Amino acid sequence: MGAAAAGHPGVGRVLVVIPTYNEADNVRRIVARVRAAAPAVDVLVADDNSPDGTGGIADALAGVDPRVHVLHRPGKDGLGAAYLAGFGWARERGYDAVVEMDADGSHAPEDLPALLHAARDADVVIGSRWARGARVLNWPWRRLLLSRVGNLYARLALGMPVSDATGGYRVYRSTALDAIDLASVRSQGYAFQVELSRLAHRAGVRIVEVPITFAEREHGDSKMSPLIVAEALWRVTRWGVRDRRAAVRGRPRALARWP
Ligand SMILES: Nc1nc2c(ncn2[C@@H]2O[C@H](COP(=O)(O)OP(=O)(O)OP(=O)(O)O)[C@@H](O)[C@H]2O)c(=O)[nH]1
Ligand SMILES: [Mg+2]
Repeated sequence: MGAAAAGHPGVGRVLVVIPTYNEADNVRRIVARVRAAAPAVDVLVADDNSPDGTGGIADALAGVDPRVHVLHRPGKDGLGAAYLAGFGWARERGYDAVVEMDADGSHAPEDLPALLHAARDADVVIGSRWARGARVLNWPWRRLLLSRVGNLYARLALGMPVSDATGGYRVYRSTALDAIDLASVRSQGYAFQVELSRLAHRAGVRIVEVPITFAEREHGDSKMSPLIVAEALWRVTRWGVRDRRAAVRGRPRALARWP
């Protein structure tokens, strides 16, 4: 089994999945920070054949560190698909927990020990920008407003007691992944995080939030687009309508598969 078998106390073997698309300026730094902040975890870079050579840089990192791995995917297929592939990779190899983390430094690896500590008593841990004690650094007011309003809408539409349903810094223990029908997930962008929050909430698994310090990316370009926001708005609205109709009829329906 080797050194990787030791894992994180109370949680087990942990894989940090970092999806990348054109993150050549960030990938070295983020992997080094993860390895320093949480030496007992493994890392999987899930790269969508980035034209800027991110995948090759990740290969070089994996070549000198047995805890670093790379999943090469043929082309840009969205954040959600990259994460689902990473989750599958982890489950095939018997990991006890997976962590979602952006490559751009917005999610501080130094917060990871606190998230993993919380995972001892939870199935899902959400690193929240909006929990008491959290900080958001250098975000323009438009992004702050979008995140606040988006989260308020998701919370009201879906009735979830989660302050940061769109946040992408999370721990999923295998108990949570077993309880969620991952094959039904269709979302790509922010909607992916909301969809997994919703499915976890509906499955009744234990979700806890931990305040994080979130920082604006310093290098590389954002992949955020009006399309990604529109997808989240559309899907959250459809889920909310379905949930309400089901509640009115008084009989729970099978989980939504939209579209
Ligand atoms: N594999 C893969 N990774 C992606 C894709 N789209 C985004 N990512 C990665 O997902 C993470 C989050 O994307 P970001 O562009 O930072 O999105 P964001 O955080 O909303 O936007 P900014 O922080 O403003 O850049 C980053 O690590 C991206 O490289 C994709 O289609 N495939
Ligand atoms: Mg980002």
